[in-house]
Amino acid sequence: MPIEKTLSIIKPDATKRNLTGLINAKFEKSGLKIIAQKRLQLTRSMAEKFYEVHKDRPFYNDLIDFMISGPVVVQVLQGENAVKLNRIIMGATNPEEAEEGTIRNEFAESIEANSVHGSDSLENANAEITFFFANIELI
Ligand code: IDP
Ligand code: MG
Repeated sequence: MPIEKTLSIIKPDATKRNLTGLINAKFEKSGLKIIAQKRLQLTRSMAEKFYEVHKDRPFYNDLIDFMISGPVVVQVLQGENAVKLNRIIMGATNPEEAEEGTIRNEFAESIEANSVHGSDSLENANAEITFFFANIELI
């Protein structure tokens, strides 16, 4: 299987509850390596740009408010099939539909405050990684 990189974001609901370490442990236990990581306060314009694909969805404005409501941890995860594997570790968008043992099943507060973001394709992963990181930051 190919070694891939994917972008992950630990969202404000999770950083507020001090869950960064517990979430990172799930990635590492599943064989994903955290090869870059930083804690940021997103500005409104950064969040709007990052979630631009959702700008016509009814939840867009609330999502932006939520994503800037506290710090996030942006990170690059690397491993075999990292894009798909991370989506499995995260669980479904709606925590009520997320499988047992997934991050969203264990930690999410709601369909919006669902603790983590993960890229949904290799193409988007590359674009999202470039949005937050320079190549020399990926170790
Ligand atoms: P994903 O994060 O599982 O890829 P997307 O459909 O890409 O889900 O949605 C991006 C984010 O927008 C979700 O993670 C969640 O925070 C928020 N979101 C998605 N659907 C809803 C909704 O129906 N109500 C409120 N927020 C939503
Ligand atoms: Mg998505």
